[in-house]
Amino acid sequence: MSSDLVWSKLQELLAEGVQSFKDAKDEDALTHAQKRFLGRKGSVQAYMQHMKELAPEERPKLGALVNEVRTKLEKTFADVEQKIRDAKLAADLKQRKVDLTLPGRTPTLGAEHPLQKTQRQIEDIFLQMGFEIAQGPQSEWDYFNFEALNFPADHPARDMQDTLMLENGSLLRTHTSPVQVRTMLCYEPPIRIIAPGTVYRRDDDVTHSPMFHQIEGLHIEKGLNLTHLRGILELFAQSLFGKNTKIRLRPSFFPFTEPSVEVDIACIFCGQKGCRLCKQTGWIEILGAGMVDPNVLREGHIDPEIWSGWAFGVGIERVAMLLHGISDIRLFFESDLRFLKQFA
Ligand code: FA5
Repeated sequence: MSSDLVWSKLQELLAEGVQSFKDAKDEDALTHAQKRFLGRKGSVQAYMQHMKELAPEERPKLGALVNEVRTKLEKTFADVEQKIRDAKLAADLKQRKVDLTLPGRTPTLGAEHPLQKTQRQIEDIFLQMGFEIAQGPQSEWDYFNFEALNFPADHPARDMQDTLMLENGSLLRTHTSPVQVRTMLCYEPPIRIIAPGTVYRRDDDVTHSPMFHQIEGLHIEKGLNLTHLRGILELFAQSLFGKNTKIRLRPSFFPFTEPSVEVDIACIFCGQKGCRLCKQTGWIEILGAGMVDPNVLREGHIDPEIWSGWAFGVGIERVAMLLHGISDIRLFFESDLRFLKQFA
């Protein structure tokens, strides 16, 4: 076969291929035509077999001709393929009937939990006064939770803070006070820290939850006394509940402070006239506090002859309930969006 003849036959093949591609109505038909003309066993490749029938000097010419035809067919194939895809997309969009006048969907943004918000508010007040944030583990050793805090093994005060014991002999901490001795062992005085965190007790009613949150405060310095504690706590109460808020200190007992006090704020609901929330007393208890017992300072390797300290522990749920007039503590943990969205 001469190269002229091959060329004219290739022209016919090209015309036939182009027509087949153009006739294809969908992707299946197009793929079928592609295999027929451009596949490994397709018509164009078959022409290469004529190579051996040609004189050696004609062979490169045939190769070039076949490549030219292949390139043209490939171009037609790509054009038709694009056209079919465009048509398919247009048909799809048409039958979807997108209504561009519908209002957009606003993505829902998360918000801080009211307890997290209250914790941050309290932290901010103390950070401004130069306190730093310290932390301790929730699974705690009996030593830090009780013993180092002056609760001997069979002291009755332990009964007020019953909790879950873990298999390795530790327990779920009942208050944030263990962070006091942990901090004393890590840092030299003077020390000024607050320690927020989750704590656990065997409690369950509308104002007591088995899992709740506290913030511990600890200040160790030379020459501190109860008036320093009172001053800081008054500033704290006024920053949180309003600048005219009055506080009072009542004698109390904690094994790890001496003297110990309960701190009340003047009822913010009735202005001290007496109401259900303050049980007609005009005062609402917000936290426990006191001067750090010398035994506790010794456990923290701090000399009580040189240093003195005060500490307090406040319930975050209690503060949030007062701030927002919430009467049932369980609302914080039920994940009811109708409740949570009010704080967003
Ligand atoms: C303590 O836990 C002491 N560690 C506080 C302290 C620290 C005193 C440093 C002195 C020096 P108390 O058991 O009173 O004290 O708890 C402190 C606060 O935690 C309470 O005023 C209350 O607001 C909150 N609280 C106690 N039990 C629960 C509970 N089950 N659910 C929610 N809040 C609670």
